[in-house]
Amino acid sequence: GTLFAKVYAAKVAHGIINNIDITKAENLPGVIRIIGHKDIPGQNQVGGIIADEPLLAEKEVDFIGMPIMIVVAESDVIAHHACQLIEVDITPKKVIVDPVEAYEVGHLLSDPIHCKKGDTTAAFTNCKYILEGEAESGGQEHVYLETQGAYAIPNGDRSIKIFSSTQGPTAVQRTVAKVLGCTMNQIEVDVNRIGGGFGGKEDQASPWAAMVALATHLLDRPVKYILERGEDLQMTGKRHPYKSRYKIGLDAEYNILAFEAQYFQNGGAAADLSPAVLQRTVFHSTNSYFVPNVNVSAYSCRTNLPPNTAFRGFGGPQGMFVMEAAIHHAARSIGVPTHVIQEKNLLTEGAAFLYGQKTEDCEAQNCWQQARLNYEVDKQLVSIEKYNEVHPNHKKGLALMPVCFGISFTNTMMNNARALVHVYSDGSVGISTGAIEMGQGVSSKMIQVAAGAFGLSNVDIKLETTNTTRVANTSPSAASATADLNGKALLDACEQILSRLKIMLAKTWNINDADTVIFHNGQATELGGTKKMDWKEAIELAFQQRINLSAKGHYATPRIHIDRTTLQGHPFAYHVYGTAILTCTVDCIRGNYEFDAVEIVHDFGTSLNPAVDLGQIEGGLVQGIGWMTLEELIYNKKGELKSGNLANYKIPDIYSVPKTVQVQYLETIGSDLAILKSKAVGEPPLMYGIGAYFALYNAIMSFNPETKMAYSAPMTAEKVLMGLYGVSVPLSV
Ligand code: LUZ
Ligand code: MOS
Repeated sequence: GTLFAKVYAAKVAHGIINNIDITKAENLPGVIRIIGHKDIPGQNQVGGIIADEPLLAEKEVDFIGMPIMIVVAESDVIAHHACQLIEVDITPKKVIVDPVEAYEVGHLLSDPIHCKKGDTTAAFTNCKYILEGEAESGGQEHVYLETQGAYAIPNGDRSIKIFSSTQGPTAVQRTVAKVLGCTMNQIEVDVNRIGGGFGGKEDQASPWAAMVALATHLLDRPVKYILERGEDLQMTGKRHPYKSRYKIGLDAEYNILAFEAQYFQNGGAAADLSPAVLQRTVFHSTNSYFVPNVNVSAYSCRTNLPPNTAFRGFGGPQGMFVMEAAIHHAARSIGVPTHVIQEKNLLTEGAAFLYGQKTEDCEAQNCWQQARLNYEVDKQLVSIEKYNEVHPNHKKGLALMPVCFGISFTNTMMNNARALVHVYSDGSVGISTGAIEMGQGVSSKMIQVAAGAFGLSNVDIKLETTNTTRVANTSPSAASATADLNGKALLDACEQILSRLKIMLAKTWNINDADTVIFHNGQATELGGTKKMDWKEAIELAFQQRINLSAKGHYATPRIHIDRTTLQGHPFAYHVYGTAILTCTVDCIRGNYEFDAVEIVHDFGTSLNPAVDLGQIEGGLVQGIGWMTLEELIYNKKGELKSGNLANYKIPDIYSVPKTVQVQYLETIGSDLAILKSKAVGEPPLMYGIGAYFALYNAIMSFNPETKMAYSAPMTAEKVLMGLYGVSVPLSV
C-alpha cells in the first residue's frame, strides 16, 4: 500500500509566488494528494542552527529547486507526471549568486566571525616580504551513491516510523516532530546503513523525511520518496564555494610573522550548517603552521543557491587552501621553493593555535620529515628538474601538503554519544550505537570494540540498526568523530557488564580481586591462576543469578570547551597530522594532466583497523583531488546549475586517480581521547588533495615562469591551458 511522493520545485532562483494551479495535476488518475505549506500541522521549518528555512515555500522562492508542493501518487511515475502539470506563476526578483555581491548588500546568514591573536599590524612592520592576494575555491557535489530519500510508515497510536538515508537520525526525528507538531517520542527513525553521506546527509536528509512523514500523517499510508539523481543534484546543497583575500608577511628567514584573511562563504539561501562550517574555516586558517600574529574575518553570505552544507572537511579545506595559496604566492615572489617556507613554519610542540589551544603530541614535523626522507623528496625534485629540461611539451610538478585537522564537533555540546548492549542468555551479543555506517567502516570498528572488550570474536557480535528508540539524542555521524564517540560509549556499556561478570566470578572462584578475572578467547580466566570458565557458561551462570546482562553506555569528550564570543578555548580533543607529496605531469600542448604518484605519511595513532583506515585515506585523497582539479559547479547569473548532471560535472574516475598511492603509517602513541588510542581518519585525508592544485601550478610554472594564474580552484584542464600560455585566468570563470 505504499504511496510515492515527489517535489514540485521552484524553477526560478528568486521571486514572489502569485498563484499555484494544481487542478490539472490533481485530476490525473493515480494522484492521491497534493500537499502545500498550509497542510503542515506544525511548523513549516527545517532550519537546523537558525530557523530560516521553510520545508515548503510560502510567499517567496529563494533558489532553483526550492520545494513548493509535494505530490503523492500511486507510483513515482504518476507523481513525476503530475509535477509537470502544476503551474506556478512567479514574479522574478533580483538574483544574487556571488558571495561578495551578497556581502556588499548586507545579505548575511549569520553574524560575521572575527578572530585574532597577536598584533598583525605591528608584525607587518617587521616583515621583509608582504604579499596580498585573492584565492577562491569552488563548491563540490557530494555524489553519494545512494541519493537522498526516506520511507515513512504508520506505526500505531498516531506515531510514525521512518527509514531514512541520514547521517543524523536524531536531526530527522527532531525536524519531523517540529513539522508535524508532535513530540519526538511519536517519531521513530531507523537506519541500517546508507550509501554514502560525506556531510550531505548531516542536516539535509531531514526535509525528505519530513515530507514523507507529513504525507503519512495526512493519509495514514506508507509513503516513500527517493530522489532521482537529477533532483538530488538540483535541489540539495553542496560544499560551500569561498572567495577569500589574504595578506601574509615573512621575515628575511622566511618565518611567517603575520597572516590576515577575509573569507566570503557562499552559503546559499538559508543558513543550514553554514555558521558552523565558517567557524571551522577560521579554526583551520593557518593549517599546519605556527603563525604568531593572525587576524581573520569570515562572512556567511546569503545567495540564491540551494543552501550549502557540510562536506568532508566542513570548511577546513576552504581555509587551508587560502593559507597554501598565500605561502605559494610568497614563495613565488621571493624565488624560493614553496616547501622551504612550509617546512620553516610547521607547528611545534606546545605552539598555540589561533583559538588558544596548544598542540600536544604534535606530529607536524614528524610527518613532514618522514615524508621528505622516506620518499626521497630531494631526489625526486632533481629528477623532475631533469625531466622538465629535456621535455619541452611535458612538465612535471611536485607539491608537499601538510595537514593538521582538529577532531571534535566545534559545537562542544555535540560531542557525546550513547550505546546499548545486550548479552543474551546464550552468550550472544547485540549492540546498538548512534553511529551510522555510510561506507566508512564504522560498523566494523564498533563490532571490533565490543568483541575486544568481551574477548569474543567479531562473529559473536550482532550490530543492530541505528534506531532512535534504542539510542536517543544522537549527534550526527560527522566531524570524523563517530568511531571515537560511539566507540567510547560502547566500551562504557561493555565494561559495565564485564565488571558485573567479574564480581560474580571472583565470588564463585573465591578470589579477592575481581580485576584478576579477564576475558579473552571466549573464556573467563583468572590472571596468574588456574580458574577458567567458558563465556557461555559464565553468561548462563549470570543469568541464573539474575545479574543484569544489559547496559547503556555514555561518553562525553572531556576537556573540550570554547568561548563562543571570543572563539578562544580548547575546542578539539586532539589533532590529526599528515603530509602528502603529490607529483603530476602536464601535457603542455593540450592542458591535460595526470597524477603520477601520491606519497603520504599519516598519523593513525594505533589504528583500530588498518584496512578500513587505508580506504579512508585513499577515498579522501581522491575526493580532495577531485574538488581541486576536476569538479566544477557552474551556476549562471540566473542561479541555474549548468553542471547539473554527471556528464558535465566530472568526478574522479579510474583514469584520473593517481597512478600510485603509497601510505606510511606514522606509529604514534595515539590519543586517550580517541577510541582505543587510534585516531579519527574520516576527514583529514581529503585535504591532501589541496596539494594537487599546487603540483599542477608548479608544473605550469616550469613551462611558463611568467604565468598569471589567479589562485582559483578547481584547476581544470581549461585553466591549465590558459595558465600555460599566459592567458590571465580570471577569478570566477
Ligand atoms: N559537523 C558539525 C561537522 O556539526 N560540526 C563540526 O564541527 C563538524 N566538523 C566536521 C564535519 N562535520
Ligand atoms: Mo561531515 S562534513 O563530517 O558530515
